[in-house]
Amino acid sequence: MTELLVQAEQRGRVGLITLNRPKQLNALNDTLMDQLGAALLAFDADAQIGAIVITGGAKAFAAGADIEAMADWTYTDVYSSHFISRNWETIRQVRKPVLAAVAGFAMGGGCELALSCDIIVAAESARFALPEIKLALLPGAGGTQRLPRAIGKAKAMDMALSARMLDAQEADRYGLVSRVVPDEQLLEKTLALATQIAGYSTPALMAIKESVNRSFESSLTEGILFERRELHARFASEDAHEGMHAFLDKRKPVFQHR
Ligand code: DAK
Repeated sequence: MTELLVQAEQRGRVGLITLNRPKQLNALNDTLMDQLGAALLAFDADAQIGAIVITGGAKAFAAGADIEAMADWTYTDVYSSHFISRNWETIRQVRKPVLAAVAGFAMGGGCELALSCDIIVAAESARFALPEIKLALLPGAGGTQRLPRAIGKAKAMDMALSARMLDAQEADRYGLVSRVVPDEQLLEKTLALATQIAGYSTPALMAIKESVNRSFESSLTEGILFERRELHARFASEDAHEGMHAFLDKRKPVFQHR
């Protein structure tokens, strides 16, 4: 029987995914990444879910790709099996907001997984690093691309070339994380944030996420054109009319996510 390395549960309109391979500090092997991808896609397809939280344990969010599994792989093994692309990139298909709640180590692939989320909430204990250089590898799950976009070339080069580890406060200062909270409040605060987000209109959230992500892929003119069309499209939605009329009526909006 396949080991369950990911727990998925519903908390109101939030899908909570917990990486659960604590003895290996949530090292990301194929089974775990397959299960994570399946849980993400299931929540994304579920109309009762408006936002998703990924979390790990108290000591580690995830200590990276599974070094034991990778140690003897050859080029042909990873190329033929489409290593990374085949299951690490599932998160890119997710259209609803994904929040990472990070305590402890987020290293290598673990840091890259957090970077693939839309919002990172860090506990005081969170530590971020790309230590692949120590193994004579390189960050191969988007780290060399997403980290400089998040914190700029100077800090990204420092982290990737020297394996420098950032603590939560540094990560906050450099713009790698959105918020820092006490460890004991990490899940509660992240779930509260996710619940707030999930209460908004899901199609509007998806349009915002797509528009912000588009800013990394296009020129300013193209990005603004995309944003403008997304705004125009909002006027075809029931929720936008409900939101504006609720404001005028001085009442809480009731969104139908349509
Ligand atoms: N993989 C496998 N096992 C790991 C692991 C990992 N990444 N990290 C920790 N573990 C295991 C340890 O081996 C140990 O197992 P036992 O000895 O108990 O059996 C257990 O978890 C506890 O770890 P430690 O005893 O080391 O715990 P410490 O508190 O002393 O240290 C640590 C915690 C996080 C500082 C340390 O465990 C550590 O440095 N871990 C490795 C971190 C790391 O180097 N991460 C980057 C992995 S490489 C690619 C694309 C992407 C990637 C690669 C290729 N291609 C497209 C080809 C990505 C690569 C990576 O992410």
